Amino acid sequence: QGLPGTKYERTFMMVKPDGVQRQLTGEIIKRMETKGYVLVGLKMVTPDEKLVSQHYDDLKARPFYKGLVKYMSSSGPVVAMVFQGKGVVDYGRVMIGVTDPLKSAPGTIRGDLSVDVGRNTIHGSDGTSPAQDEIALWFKPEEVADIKNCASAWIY
Ligand code: RTP
Repeated sequence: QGLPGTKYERTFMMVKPDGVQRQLTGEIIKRMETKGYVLVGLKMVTPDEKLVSQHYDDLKARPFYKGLVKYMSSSGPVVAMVFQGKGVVDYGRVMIGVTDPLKSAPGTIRGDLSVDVGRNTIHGSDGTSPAQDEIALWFKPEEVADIKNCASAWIY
């Protein structure tokens, strides 16, 4: 399932609380779908501190970690998503832009939709191994659809 390097590669993405509150979920899903990526997992979750801490475990030593966990666990729901498709982990990050929205190119999600590094609208896994860990953290296996897509092998 979700084998990296195939058209069934999967990544985890999350519309952060600021993106949900600004009603950007549809816009973000539209961009990913229009590119050719398939939405195979979707749910609204109000994460608690434990879930957010697990998700951002690798950032524990960073000065912004405490504020990040507080923000993400006390600002209402996020939209957790799994997208599938060729190159979706790396190209998903290209579509998102860099961490600071003011350094993100126009045309990227953060470049077009955000201004503040702490309210940068969306998260996307930064490698195929983190993608698998994050999908397992946020979704039960049965919550991710087994979509082998299209009748035609050449349609993405
Ligand atoms: P993400 O994990 O959310 O996709 O973001 P990222 O890879 O671009 O950035 P990362 O270094 O993993 O940081 C996670 C989130 O922490 C917030 N942050 N704040 N105040 C700051 O300097 C600062 N630096 C990072 C951002 O919201 C970032 O997305």
